[in-house]
Amino acid sequence: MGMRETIDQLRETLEQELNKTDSKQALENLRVRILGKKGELTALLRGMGTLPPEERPAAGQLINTAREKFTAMLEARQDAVRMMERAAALQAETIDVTEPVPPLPLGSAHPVNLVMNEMIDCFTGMGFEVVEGPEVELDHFNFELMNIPKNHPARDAQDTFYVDDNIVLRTHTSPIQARTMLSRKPPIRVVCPGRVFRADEADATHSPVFHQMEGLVVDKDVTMADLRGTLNAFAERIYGKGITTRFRPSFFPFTEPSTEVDLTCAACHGKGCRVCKGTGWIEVLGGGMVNPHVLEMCGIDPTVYSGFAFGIGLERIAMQRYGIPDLRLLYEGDVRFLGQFR
Ligand code: 2NL
Repeated sequence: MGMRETIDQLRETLEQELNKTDSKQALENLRVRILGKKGELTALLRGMGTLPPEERPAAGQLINTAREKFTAMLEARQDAVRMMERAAALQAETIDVTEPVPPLPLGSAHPVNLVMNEMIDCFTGMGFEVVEGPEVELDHFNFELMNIPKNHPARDAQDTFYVDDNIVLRTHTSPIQARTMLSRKPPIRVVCPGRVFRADEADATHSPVFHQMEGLVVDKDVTMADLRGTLNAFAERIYGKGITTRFRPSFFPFTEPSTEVDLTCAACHGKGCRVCKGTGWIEVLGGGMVNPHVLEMCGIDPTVYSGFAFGIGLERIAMQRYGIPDLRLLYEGDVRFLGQFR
């Protein structure tokens, strides 16, 4: 058989084999079998030595042309196989987006947020708006406008986190109310919930980060009786029927007069028990009439307007409400603990 016939036959074999080959690996095996170092076409090249010298150039050219042609055939098939494999993979990997999935486990609200949300509901129901503000505050808003003068012990670096001489982590949410008074006219009815910071060592009842909600009402003819009525409504709403308030005189630089506010002990309904140490009352918050000097510094004429304000620590309410014995449990992020409050 002549060179041309051998090559024609080889091409026919290749053509037939190619049509049967449908994987990359099988294609590679076929390439090696024909064009590899020990391949069938390569063998022809090797066998050229047996040809008469005058036939060698023509034979060499035939073989080289065949090599180019075979390579092109292999590559064409390679492309086809790649397309087929891709189509098959797409088919196999089709996702049924309509298939139902098992329900995802739900998280739960943090007890402090549960209490905060409940209180927000209560006060917005009475016509208050919720206002927030920056946690990093100017000394001016956190202390100066609250009538807490330079050299006041509350300003001590022992108690307050200073960012620099003029900037602190807010020690209460009062600066939100100061900003509110400065930026709008009475009537003002706002509650300001948020994170506050004090340089305290963490223990069962102290934390350097905790939460507060303050309330502020400024209008004409606002009195202490309005504060009492508002807090009585709050007490019944949050703790239940029959829970009321008791006001005891106190002092804050930002209110005058100031009051400490006790609530009827919800455990014994005022009869006296271990929880209230026999008094029938639980100390829960502080408040008072906004100091006229504070109103004035915040751009409100104290001869025309008066206001009441109060401040409530949210952790304490959450601990009482859910019987949590140690403040640190609220911040450790243990989901076995936190998942109980739904
Ligand atoms: C407490 C006492 C209080 C205020 C907060 C306040 C805010 C403005 C003006 C006047 Cl802008 N007062 N806030 C007043 C009295 C008490 O908090 O024991 N909180 C845990």
